Amino acid sequence: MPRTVIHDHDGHVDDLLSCILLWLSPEIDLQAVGITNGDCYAPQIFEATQKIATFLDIDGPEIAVTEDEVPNQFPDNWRRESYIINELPLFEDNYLKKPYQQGRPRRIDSVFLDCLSNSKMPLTVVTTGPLTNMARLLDAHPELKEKIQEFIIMGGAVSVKGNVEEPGHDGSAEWNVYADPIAFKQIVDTKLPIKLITLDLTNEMPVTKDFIGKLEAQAERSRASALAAKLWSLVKGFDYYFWDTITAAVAIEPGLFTFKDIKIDVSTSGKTMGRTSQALFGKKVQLATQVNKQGFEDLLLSTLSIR
Ligand SMILES: [Ca+2]
Repeated sequence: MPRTVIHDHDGHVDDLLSCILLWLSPEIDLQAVGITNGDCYAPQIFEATQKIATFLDIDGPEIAVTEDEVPNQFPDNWRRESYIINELPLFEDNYLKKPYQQGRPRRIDSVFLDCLSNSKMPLTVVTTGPLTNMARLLDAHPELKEKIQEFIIMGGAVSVKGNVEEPGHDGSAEWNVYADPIAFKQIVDTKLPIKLITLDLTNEMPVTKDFIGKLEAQAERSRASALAAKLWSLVKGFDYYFWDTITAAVAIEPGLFTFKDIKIDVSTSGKTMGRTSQALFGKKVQLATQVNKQGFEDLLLSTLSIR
């Protein structure tokens, strides 16, 4: 039976790719998608997601949007990628078809609340952005914890340096945690099972030319592959890694990964704000330490070839 999932993401190229993977995978029943105003402008990515669904002729999850700003906002020049994604020429013939979802999207907390409270089976929550929405939801409705089987979270940097380069910060934090460190701490403090995918693992997984070549080779007969190749081409020239796509793969095929139980602590203030470190009295998480690289690339290529 497929695993029931809700996906909360923050709208960058990698988030959309991970969302597409979860949406297409036969192993996953994707119930809802939340678009957070993190590494994007959420209304733009809502429109883009509608276009993606039409382009790939897929349906299922309700798409929700929360436009509240996260405590530490992502750099504007990263977020502006949203406009380019939303205007991709690939979507031009979409206007002939009716939009995936009518009207204004509902807020993420309302949609996730409905999904979790109506579900008979506990769900998996995949997050590839800040934890703001989930922390607020569980704070307001602690009874929903029973409805969560586990979290699969892209966030943190334990034994490697972070990717935050902000004035007054020492660079030790990873952006998803730094964006809302208190929310991350609240989720870790719930003691719900957490599989954590940090920069320690993703640093070893650059998006290679070789992989893009294989993707382009199957693009002629696969719209999802053509779209994925287009999305990755937008970030050519940057050091781009499989971050969120790896996180989606943990939900789809956990057997590709090796995990180790560690205790972590998160800094919520000062120049180390958002730093995640191993600590004797921290909270237990399952840290993803290794991935079967070939298996992971094969999974991406085969999942994208579905459409
Ligand atoms: Ca993200």
